[in-house]
Amino acid sequence: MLSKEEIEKGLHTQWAGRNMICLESTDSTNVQVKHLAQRGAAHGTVVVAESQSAGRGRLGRKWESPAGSNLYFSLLLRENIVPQKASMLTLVMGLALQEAIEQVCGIETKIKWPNDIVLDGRKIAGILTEMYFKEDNSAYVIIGTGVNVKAQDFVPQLENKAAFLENTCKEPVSREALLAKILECFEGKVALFIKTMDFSLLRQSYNEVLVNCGREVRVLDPAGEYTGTAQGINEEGELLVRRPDGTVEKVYAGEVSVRGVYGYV
Ligand code: BT5
Repeated sequence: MLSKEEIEKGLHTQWAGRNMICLESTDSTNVQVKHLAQRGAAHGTVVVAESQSAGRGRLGRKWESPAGSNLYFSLLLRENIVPQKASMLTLVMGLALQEAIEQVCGIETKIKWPNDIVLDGRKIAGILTEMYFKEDNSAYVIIGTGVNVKAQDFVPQLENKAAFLENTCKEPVSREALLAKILECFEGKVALFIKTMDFSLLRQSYNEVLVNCGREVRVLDPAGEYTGTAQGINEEGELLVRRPDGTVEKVYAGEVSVRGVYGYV
């Protein structure tokens, strides 16, 4: 079982995870944080679970969440929420994950815009950001993150799609230390984000670890699919994609997925 004590021992944050709830199993940690938020839970509340029976991905997709080997957690944000900018928080969490994985496991992962962390072309972590409005029209945001740590009893259909930290790291990964580091990295990065309410201060480091940069991508836009070359993100966190005719599209993270032309990355 994940140990709350261990997580808190390694936690060097001011607010992220200062209210931490560890569950053995749940439907979805995002759903649990939403219930807590409705009852007034504090900014920075985290719910972490050993397993999820209804782990969610984006656009109604599923997140496989077997017990005992991975990280599934959600973080509640109630302060400094600007609804039009909320989707950028996914990118902030992506950067935090990339950095924390490197610091704790010594593994260099990449970000696949907007919400995947990849290792050797396979998905090692995913992020689901959801926003809700209260009756007074103020908003809160829930950032849910799943990180694959150990390939144990995993679903066969993800065999060629999913990556696991321990397959590369070789040594056992402390999920407690990793979660504490992710929250610390997130707190630092979100402070930079809030300073300008855009990616001015984070864009360069983001583009350095963006797997899409310079690659041919297929943009799955509900308004119509197209292909082009990804150029990196701009200060609004949009992915710049140059079409064959030279025009540059700004892809907004909301409802869009991006795939490699020849595969997932
Ligand atoms: C995501 O969606 O990547 C967001 C995943 C967020 C999961 C966390 S866990 C804690 C919190 N509580 C929740 O209920 N959710 C959040 P998306 O980009 O739509 O990717 C989903 C797709 O990834 C699926 O359709 C599968 O193809 C693949 N997939 C599912 N489970 C996976 C896993 N464990 N590892 C790698 N790929 C997976």
